Amino acid sequence: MRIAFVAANREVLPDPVIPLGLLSVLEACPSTHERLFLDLCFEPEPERALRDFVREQKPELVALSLRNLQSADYSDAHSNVQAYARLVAAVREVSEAPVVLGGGGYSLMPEALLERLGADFGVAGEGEVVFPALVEALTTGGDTAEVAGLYRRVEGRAHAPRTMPPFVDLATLKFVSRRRVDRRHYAASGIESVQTKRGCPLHCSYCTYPTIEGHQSRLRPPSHVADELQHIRLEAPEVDHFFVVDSVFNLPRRHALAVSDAIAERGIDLPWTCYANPLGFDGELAEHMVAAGCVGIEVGSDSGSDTVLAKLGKSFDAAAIREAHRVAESAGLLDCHTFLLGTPGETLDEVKRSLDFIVDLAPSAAILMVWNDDAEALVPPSASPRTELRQSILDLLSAQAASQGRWVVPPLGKRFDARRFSLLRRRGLSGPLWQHLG
Ligand code: B12
Repeated sequence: MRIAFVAANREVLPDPVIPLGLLSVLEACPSTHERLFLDLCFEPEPERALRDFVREQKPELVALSLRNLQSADYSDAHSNVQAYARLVAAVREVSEAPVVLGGGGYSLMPEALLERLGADFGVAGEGEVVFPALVEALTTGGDTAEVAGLYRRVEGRAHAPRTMPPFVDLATLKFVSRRRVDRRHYAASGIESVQTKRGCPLHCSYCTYPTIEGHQSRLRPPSHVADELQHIRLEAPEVDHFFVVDSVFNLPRRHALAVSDAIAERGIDLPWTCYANPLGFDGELAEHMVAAGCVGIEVGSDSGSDTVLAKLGKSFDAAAIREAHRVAESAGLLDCHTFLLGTPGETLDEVKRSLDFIVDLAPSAAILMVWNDDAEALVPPSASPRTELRQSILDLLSAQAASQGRWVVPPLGKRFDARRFSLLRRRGLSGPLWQHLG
């Protein structure tokens, strides 16, 4: 079968990211099939590019990866859903090939999106087992309704899978070929994406990660992670940094330790950053991470108030955030903390206390987001709702952000805009840009 794998993501803030998940699904598909690949990230006219590609290449199946439902900017978070619908329509104009949807964004609303975009099939969560099973059914004339984990649209209505497949055994995954990656990704940021596990054991009330990856931690053998980094060195020598895309790198702690040691033992000399949780982050682990090349951690701290942290189902309190900062600083790691202000039930006083907390914490960078009830909405808000609380928080932030050089405030575009980012890159700065605020 001739299959077109198409990456639909066009977000470039804070940096463009390689379509790691889609490429992994491509690798999992037997090479007896013809596997074509198109990345729309840098295409000035994505619909036309896709239409031309499909017209010329005549795929018999189109796999469309939908990573982000929204833009990076939560202030007036724009929805990408209409743009995705136009892509499906562009395929339909020139081809009768079935369209299969997948990706992190798609996984959050598999039924609604299948109907709304008018595609034929969808896979929520990891695609390395379900997609090849669908290809097998389509090539052998099997019943697609029997494919475990497959959403189908029949007469305009989405049908959920009858059964779910087992999780993918990460030890069996092939390395993604970085030769297929559009070099403009590396030219833009030099950042590579690497995964050491799937699943998040935490239960933060608002978080979608477990919906995509499940709660159960499934680990890649540490030696595979180190092997993959060597493979990246060969296939993409221009890479000068990698980001660990795990929901949280340091949980389980023993895996983080083993992965760090495997990287250090190989002598892979490549700086990296990751998401870390104050839980299970201590001096010993930080030292091993640094020895493996880790230069910074991103922490979803969310609030400086214990009441709010408890309400959000966070597994730590404000004292643990301070301790994580202390540990990072003594190990020589930069730390970037994201805070989410004005969450449901939070008062303006609590927000003010959080701001005092952040000033006092003085991390390498703080990213301040303001809760937006509409952020998850499928229908794009033309302008985000300016509730009274939201507006008061934004006013507080505008007043304070000017004097806080390490605060990034995406809803106000403060230290978070494409022009500033490209200026910094042109100065040759590598890795996530928050590291260079100081
Ligand atoms: C790491 C990460 C980041 C890092 C990326 C760093 C890097 N170098 O890659 C950073 C911090 C930069 C980032 C930024 C953003 N992110 Co982000 N990110 C993630 C995270 C944690 C992991 C993504 C990842 O790489 N996973 C590993 C790969 C292997 O998995 P995957 O892409 O999901 O692919 C699998 C399946 O989805 C499926 N699949 C994928 N494509 C296809 C296609 C088909 C046809 C099929 C069948 C299956 C399939 O199979 C794949 C393999 O199993 C996810 C949350 C999560 N836990 O998934 C959010 C997530 C993807 N991000 C999200 C968002 C919104 C963003 C931003 C827009 C802003 C923000 N608020 O963070 C920006 C956009 C950046 C950009 N240019 O696109 C959302 C997207 C959904 C949504 N709500 O819109 C997610 C889901 C988190 C969330 N808030 O819900 N992100």
